[in-house]
Amino acid sequence: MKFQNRLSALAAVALVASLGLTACGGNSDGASGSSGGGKTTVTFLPKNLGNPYFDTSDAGGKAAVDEFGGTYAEVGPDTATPDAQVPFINTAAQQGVDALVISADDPKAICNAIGTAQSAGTKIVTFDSDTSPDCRDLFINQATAEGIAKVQVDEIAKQIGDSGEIAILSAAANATNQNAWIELMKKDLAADHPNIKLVDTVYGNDDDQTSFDKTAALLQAHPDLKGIISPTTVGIAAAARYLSTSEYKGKVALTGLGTPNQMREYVKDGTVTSFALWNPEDLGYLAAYAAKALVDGTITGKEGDKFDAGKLGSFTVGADATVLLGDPYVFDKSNIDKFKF
Ligand code: RAM
Repeated sequence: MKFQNRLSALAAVALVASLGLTACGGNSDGASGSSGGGKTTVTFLPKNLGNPYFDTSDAGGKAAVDEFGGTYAEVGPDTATPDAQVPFINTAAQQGVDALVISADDPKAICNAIGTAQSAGTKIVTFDSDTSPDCRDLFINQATAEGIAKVQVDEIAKQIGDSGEIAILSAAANATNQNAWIELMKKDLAADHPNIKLVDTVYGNDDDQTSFDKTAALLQAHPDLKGIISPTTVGIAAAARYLSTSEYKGKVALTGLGTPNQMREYVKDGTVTSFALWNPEDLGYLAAYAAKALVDGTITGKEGDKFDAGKLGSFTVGADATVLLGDPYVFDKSNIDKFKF
């Protein structure tokens, strides 16, 4: 409700305009930028490479860094395992990168490496998936965790008549963002949806094939399953692909968090009714401007600090050194063609 109410007609128009920006593709230089000539060097470190969501968010980061005349790089592991990001953090610190922008694979496993990088003068911005708040300088949150949980529970409830067995197909078991959303979804279900029973939570590790196989196994293990929530763009796309050619198409509901480009065909062929997300490009763009503000000393991460984020306008740091991008947005067949990311 809160989410729907907040979308006033005017805000919805602005949101569509903002979400409708076309991503310009990923960039995987494979090397960190080096500080030189006084340019601000910003390196993006996603959970893993090869995920269209991070291709889009990091392209937004690159657009911002280009705009303010800095040096951009993207590095990252192939798999989203807890400590896979550690060597990349160490290398960036050794190279004297001014700021690292990280979507954390684990809330704690990368904190030691982050501490070493901070001692070497690198500012640490998390975005998308946070670490423990005490080990980074700032977290750029795509939307409130409560809002992200609620929109997914609301959508599945609508799609299954607010009753029956559901399961969650998540990303990696240690992912800070998915785990926070899952906890809140459980609370929402318990409080407002007594007839929906969450029977299983499985992990596809943000790997397409693993997510596809886990979907098949879920349907096998729970013959009465009425719906799946997948709070990961990789998981929901793989689950949709599985459902679309199976006997469950149109019978087992699927919602969660997806990119319009990956989900379009499944919305059009009737596999999926609706799903949610934010604009990953804006998220990366905002994170890059926040990194620049930290490096310049315009902000320190203190509550109330204000900084400018180019075309997105001015942002204020909230509690726990967190900056909020906006609200999640629901995509369905009536609007999906407006979005190109
Ligand atoms: C995947 C990643 C990312 C998450 C989105 C929704 O791309 O797990 O961290 O925010 O899904």
